Amino acid sequence: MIAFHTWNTPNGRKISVALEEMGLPYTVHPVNISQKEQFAPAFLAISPNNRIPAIVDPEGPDGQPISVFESGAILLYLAEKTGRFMPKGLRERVAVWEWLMWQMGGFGPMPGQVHHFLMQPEGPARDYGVARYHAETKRLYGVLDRRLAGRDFVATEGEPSIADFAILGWAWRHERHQVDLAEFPAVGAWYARMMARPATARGFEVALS
Ligand SMILES: N[C@@H](CCC(=O)N[C@@H](CS)C(=O)NCC(=O)O)C(=O)O
Repeated sequence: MIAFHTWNTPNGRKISVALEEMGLPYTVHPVNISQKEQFAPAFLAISPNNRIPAIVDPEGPDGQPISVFESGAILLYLAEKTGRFMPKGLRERVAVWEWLMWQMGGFGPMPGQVHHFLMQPEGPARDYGVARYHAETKRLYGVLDRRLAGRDFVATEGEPSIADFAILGWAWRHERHQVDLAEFPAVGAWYARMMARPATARGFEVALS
């Protein structure tokens, strides 16, 4: 059974959604990042960047255990392992890679900065940070909205891909980074479509902390 080391955050939720959608059995091992548990030597041994999520799969390549850190790498590993939520053709796979990397490089780090600056004491530094990263976050929602116009899923047709799971983890926190999905109707429709999937819903319901 896969050991899933995580906390109740967007990057953690990407993986709980993927595990549920893929029907893989797993155990949750909470890492309380507000209590600095991510710096424990046992966790650093599987996640040297001291960040959740990480997994340990006792049945990795050649039947040997493997650990994986970085949520994008975990999603790619799980897709490779199961043959699910990743198309077969190279052209189709490229679209999934593009949108997964788009999420990892922007649609996560930018709203994450909004969350950070909103927690700072009031003053010019907070105002500057919130304004800068909120504008960039809204730009990214605009990019996603244009991509999703007339499409059911961000990179695939017929069923979602791991790119949808990655992006959904952060869209789940749209209220926290002060984005109104009514301003982005294609994102709003996709969000509702994804959340209506029973396995995705379980991925957001499972206790991670
Ligand atoms: N690029 C990493 C980012 C992971 C990340 O930022 N995790 C946060 C929680 S969402 C964390 O563990 N923070 C703990 C810390 O900063 O020490 C990934 O996608 O896995």
